[in-house]
Amino acid sequence: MANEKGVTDRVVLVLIDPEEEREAEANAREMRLLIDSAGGLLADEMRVRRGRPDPRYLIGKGQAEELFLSVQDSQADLVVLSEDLTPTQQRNLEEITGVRVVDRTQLILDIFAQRARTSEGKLQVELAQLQYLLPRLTGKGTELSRIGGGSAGGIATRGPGETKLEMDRRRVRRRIATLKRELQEVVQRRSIQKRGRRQLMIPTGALVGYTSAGKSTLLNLLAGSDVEAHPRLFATLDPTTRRVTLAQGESVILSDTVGFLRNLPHHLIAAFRATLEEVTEADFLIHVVDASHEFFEEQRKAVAEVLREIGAHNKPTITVFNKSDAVSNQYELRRLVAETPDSCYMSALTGEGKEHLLRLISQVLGRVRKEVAALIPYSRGDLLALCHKSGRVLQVDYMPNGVLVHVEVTPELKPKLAQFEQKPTSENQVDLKTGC
Ligand SMILES: Nc1nc2c(ncn2[C@@H]2O[C@H](COP(=O)(O)OP(=O)(O)OP(=O)(O)O)[C@@H](O)[C@H]2O)c(=O)[nH]1
Ligand SMILES: [Mg+2]
Repeated sequence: MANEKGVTDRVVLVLIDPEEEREAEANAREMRLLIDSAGGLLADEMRVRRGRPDPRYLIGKGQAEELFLSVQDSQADLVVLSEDLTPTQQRNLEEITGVRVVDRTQLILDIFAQRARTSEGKLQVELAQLQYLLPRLTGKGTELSRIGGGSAGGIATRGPGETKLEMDRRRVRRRIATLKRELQEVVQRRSIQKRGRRQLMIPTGALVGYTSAGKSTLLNLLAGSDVEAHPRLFATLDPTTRRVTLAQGESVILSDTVGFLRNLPHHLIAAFRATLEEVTEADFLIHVVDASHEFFEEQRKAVAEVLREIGAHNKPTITVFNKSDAVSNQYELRRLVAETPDSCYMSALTGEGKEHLLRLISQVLGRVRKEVAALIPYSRGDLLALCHKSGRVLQVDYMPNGVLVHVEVTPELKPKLAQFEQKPTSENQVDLKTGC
């Protein structure tokens, strides 16, 4: 697979194997997929036991020399390591092999740079790339050239642009500050859009799951939409929101989100905080699992870890064991469903199990938050105080005839607000495609 510039990198992959064999195998498969997803061609592979590495190379000195031979033999132009390198290690390995050396985080960032479509996504990727790059800029000419090779193409040369060839640390810092400011503005715009969505008072759910689990395919099935679905990793980078109608005519708003990965680099979690807000702010989650995947249990754990990291692990969660059409052991599939609360199996590809999932969503919705909008007259300050005390106030707008409050109510608060409750009107419908 060639990248956008028509350049295919020939890659030597260096796998630093963890002790545990299954873990090592999952790691190896994931790295191969990542290289493929970045547009690289695997020319050779070297496996290194995680032992006592030489701090200069991450791997041993002898292994670094072996790597040089492998690069020569396979005519590779890129080395990818399965773990992150310090700037010095990266430089030393480049010196010894004579080709570019990229670590796991850089590889993932490169894939993200290829995929980002929205202005927010692009800003986030550039920010993450620059933050990763900053400590790697030592002021020497060779390092500076690393980010500038955009015109030549190739993995991890899709830096933030060609004009930055001569960029020094100070300028990188300045650019980082500008990017942060621009992102802030985008985030503010999004929060206004979210207000719009909130006025609809429709519950929101976020599709989460390991990359390639079938999240986008599932959203397409449920919403009859056309979100890009693809076998490559990280097909979806920017959150996409669609409205889905359930059995009794009730609606939910579902957001498709970026796929998770084992040990998602921390830079990325931080950079995608705004995107992951879709997850942290959702009323409930749909965790899509590729049940046909050999390592789906590991993938489930990886997703659970990321959810914990972003503080979304306690949300009501529906588990969808997807790709049932590709599962050979149907008995095992049913056992999984039986032992997992709020779960179902289905095929987002064939549609099998769709109705069941819709019913499950309705059930879970019955338990999640009850949000109410009430127009409280200015004379009823006591009620407003009660909202703050026993409910969770989401939004307050001061209107000519009272305070319009959106609040998550408790069973005791709801009847007290009943006479002032506002039903959603068609005027505050928002366009879900644009969120405006
Ligand atoms: N056999 C089978 N394939 C499926 C099913 N659901 C999705 N796929 C395929 O799995 C691949 C990944 O699907 P996506 O919907 O792009 O996965 P995703 O979770 O959105 O992936 P990212 O956006 O990369 O995180 C595509 O090739 C889909 O056609 C299913 O139920 N059965
Ligand atoms: Mg997707």
